[in-house]
Amino acid sequence: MMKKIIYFSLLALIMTGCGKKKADDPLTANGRTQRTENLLANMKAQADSAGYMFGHQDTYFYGIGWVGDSARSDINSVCGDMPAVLGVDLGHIENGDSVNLDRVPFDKMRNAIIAHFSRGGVVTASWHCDNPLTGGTAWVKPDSLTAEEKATVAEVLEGGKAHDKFIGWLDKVADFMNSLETPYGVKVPVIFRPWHEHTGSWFWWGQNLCTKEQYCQLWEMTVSRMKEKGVTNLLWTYSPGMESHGDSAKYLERYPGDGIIDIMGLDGYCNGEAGDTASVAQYAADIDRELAMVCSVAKSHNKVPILSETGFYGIKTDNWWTHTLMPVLNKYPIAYVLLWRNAHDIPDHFFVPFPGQASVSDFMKFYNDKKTLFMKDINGLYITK
Ligand code: BMA
Repeated sequence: MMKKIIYFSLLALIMTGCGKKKADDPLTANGRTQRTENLLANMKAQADSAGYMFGHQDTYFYGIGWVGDSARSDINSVCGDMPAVLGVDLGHIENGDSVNLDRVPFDKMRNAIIAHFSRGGVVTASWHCDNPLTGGTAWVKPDSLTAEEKATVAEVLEGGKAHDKFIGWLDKVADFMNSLETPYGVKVPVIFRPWHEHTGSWFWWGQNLCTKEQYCQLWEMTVSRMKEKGVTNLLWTYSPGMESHGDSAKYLERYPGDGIIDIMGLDGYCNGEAGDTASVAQYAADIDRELAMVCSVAKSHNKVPILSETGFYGIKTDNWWTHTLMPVLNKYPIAYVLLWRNAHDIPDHFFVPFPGQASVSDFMKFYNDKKTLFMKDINGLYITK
């Protein structure tokens, strides 16, 4: 694993010197823990290096044919290693539920986050937050938006009907973030990615459901409430969908600002049935064009570029990893790529291989490539206690 370790030795230097007491988790001048700032600095170095970390949503919680086992992950079953980045989703934490929208218990999620960090891994969280005005889910139907749906962002802002309720929801997120602490009193840095894919109109915070100003105010309110609640361990990610078509002005149209955002992402998926080579080629071209733009924008704003969500629904091309994804990712200085979840209860809703899946041998080539960084490649180098 020497192949991937070189730049991490520098990162290890940054991360060392941590003791067992809370006092050793100091805050920086901007109110975040030193480790949170270190993670950001490390990811900047990561983005500039030749490699990129591999992430998987919900990897510890379930996979194809199993749910709730301890110490299991489809990635681990395939390659004997863990993703470097663990993705989780906070959807339904706002309701005070004990399980998230995909039925992952929040206690279990908390433990997995702390354990993943303690092993040296990186954690990112999305939030498919229910609609505080209509009582519906995060999703809306873009073609039949109701007046209430279109008013939701306006109504959660100060003075709006759903404002107080929504502040209570933010506080539940803050409580969860604050609870992510190791037994040594170290807060786990989390790359938080709320209000994502807002360039489409399928979530209540989407393009056709609020103005640019309202969207930015939603961000400002979210960030300042976390600060008010004493949250010190978040890095903030902006992650539009694929609607910018390579146009940086479009990508940045609703950008909340350099003072709020740390990381610039992109969410985009590969679609198509088996044998549909045109759709796969289109995905590669689209991701290529978008990443070129995102990386250039991130560079000029001194932010970290990532591919915040991707995957091929059901991985219908056996060599997709080395023939489609890897050639594009190898061109760009991203810090990580996050593959979406392997649902145990939705047919074909998987995005990484599992034992017996047709792309396993190709995935192993991807895994063994020197540019892809899994847990063993970064293990022990993020010092956590
Ligand atoms: C979507 C799907 C849903 C899931 C949601 C949040 O992309 O995977 O099944 O509920 O993400 O994880």
